[in-house]
Amino acid sequence: MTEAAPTIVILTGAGISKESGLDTFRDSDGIWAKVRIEDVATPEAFARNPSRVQEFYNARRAGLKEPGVVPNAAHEALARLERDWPGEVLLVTQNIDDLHERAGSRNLIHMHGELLKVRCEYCEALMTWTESLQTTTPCPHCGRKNGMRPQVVWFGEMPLGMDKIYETLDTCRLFVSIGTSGNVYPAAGFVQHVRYRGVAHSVELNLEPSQGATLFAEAIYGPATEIVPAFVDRILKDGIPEV
Ligand code: BV8
Repeated sequence: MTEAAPTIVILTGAGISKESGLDTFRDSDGIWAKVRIEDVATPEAFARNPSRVQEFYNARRAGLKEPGVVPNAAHEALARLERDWPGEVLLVTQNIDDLHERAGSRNLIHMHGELLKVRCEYCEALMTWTESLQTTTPCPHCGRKNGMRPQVVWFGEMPLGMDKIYETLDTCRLFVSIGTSGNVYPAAGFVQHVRYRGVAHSVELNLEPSQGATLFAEAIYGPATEIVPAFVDRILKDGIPEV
């Protein structure tokens, strides 16, 4: 029986969407240089001033619909990898934009949620939402007001899909981290999780070394639209390096 083709896990962060015109968080021109995490990305902030938080996400949701905001060559290369690699390719993104889907990626987990989805805190209904959201907007399912929130994981909230993510990290032979500063846990800890097992090759593809740079077996630095397509070509041609 031929051995199944090895599994690949890819983690992406805001850096992969930068060249599509979306801001990162911790770059000098990033989101956290303009607003404070404590004011817009925690459950406490939402309880304290819900309309402030809704405005923050309404602006980013509208930004996603700008005509120039489209998947770039890095998003497209990852969709090609999923299509052409004989084994499973799981794409775990910290991003809440929909650029991976629009590039064609399917086996995808948005561990920090999705900007184009909202949830009713009363009836837990989850729905696609492309327009502005006000907290007073009645839930289309249960009709109650003051319960509609972005389907986004704030600081202190449990990221999504963690069981499937750790299950796949435990069986993968290649872990690639792309466009993330490695500041936010548990995502920043995935490379350590993979290294403990000692059977997977780990690669960082970033504009500059991340917080966890020294934990990776291999690192390639440069803009994602250049280094990601080249890396995908190499893996499809030469396979995964032996650990
Ligand atoms: C949880 C909301 C527990 C969505 C986000 C102390 C120590 C360790 C951990 C903690 C601690 N105190 C608190 C914690 C936990 C906390 C955390 O890690 N805090 C950090 C700041 C210390 N984590 C949490 O709270 C998480 N939840 O732990 O829950 C729990 C357990 C049980 C039960 C209940 C709860 C929740 C984390 C999710 C928070 N939500 N965002 C949104 O608004 O978008 S996180 C936020 O940062 C973003 O969503 C983003 O996903 C994330 C990471 O940012 P990056 O994607 O890395 O972006 P960044 O700007 O930082 O970096 C961009 C990189 O790209 C740079 O390296 C740059 O060089 C590169 N780049 C730029 N241009 C390019 C490029 N690369 C390539 N090409 C280019 N062109």
